[in-house]
Amino acid sequence: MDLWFSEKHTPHLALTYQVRETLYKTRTDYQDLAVLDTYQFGRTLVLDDIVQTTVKDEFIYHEMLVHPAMTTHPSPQKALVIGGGDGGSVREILKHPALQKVVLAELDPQVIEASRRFLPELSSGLDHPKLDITIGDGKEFLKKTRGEFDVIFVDSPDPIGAAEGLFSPDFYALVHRALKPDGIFAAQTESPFIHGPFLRGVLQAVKGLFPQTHLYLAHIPTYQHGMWSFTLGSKVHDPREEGVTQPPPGLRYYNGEVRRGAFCLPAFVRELVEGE
Ligand code: AG3
Repeated sequence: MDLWFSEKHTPHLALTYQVRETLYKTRTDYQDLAVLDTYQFGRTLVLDDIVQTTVKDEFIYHEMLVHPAMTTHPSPQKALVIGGGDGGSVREILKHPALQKVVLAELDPQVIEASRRFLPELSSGLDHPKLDITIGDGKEFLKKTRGEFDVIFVDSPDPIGAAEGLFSPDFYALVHRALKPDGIFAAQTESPFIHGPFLRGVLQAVKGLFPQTHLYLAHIPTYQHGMWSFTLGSKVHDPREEGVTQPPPGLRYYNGEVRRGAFCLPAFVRELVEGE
């Protein structure tokens, strides 16, 4: 059958995948959820018609969200992931030997269930003894938390609907408060190419809280349109220096050179970061 799925997130533009099979499709309490088997990217998790992650390129996103912060902190023992119910970020965090505990705060339990069922490559860490899963709004979770975490990761969908609150200045203030005095956070912050003004707002908010605020980039083929940003806020440690701990073995994207390069920004992105 000639079945195609088009993601129409950017106005007047579509990213289209030929689909071998629709493996699962449901309406959860929060969103439309689908797992598609696509020819080019394999199993693909789609929320509200937007591709969240694919088996073929998820390693780029999850390694780059997690390892820059994990190797900047000298001893990241306690980690929190907000969103990320597919388990990809948790899997990467669990590779660090210093880690003692990771908490996953996911709003939609059906994302976790679908990932356990259809995306074992991502969800493999979800039963790990070091992991606690809490279901609910990440912001509400943070309101009850003070000075507890070494590292926090915001692994959210785009800033639309339920996830909009995960990009606001008051949310970053809660993240700051939930971190220990030398804590670090990293968040996915969309495409500098497509979402420039949005990104500028995020950076201003984070800069107001964290003395070390740095944007870094990775190439993610399924996020429109290739160039993707992460924002790292750190209370003390500078992530642009060599990581203080070695990355875990067996990674497929992150390494020391990629790390250094990721913080080197093209001129138009630098302007976004530095402009008023
Ligand atoms: N979180 C980031 C998804 C952003 C996708 N945006 C888009 N395709 N427009 C993914 C969660 C994976 N753990």
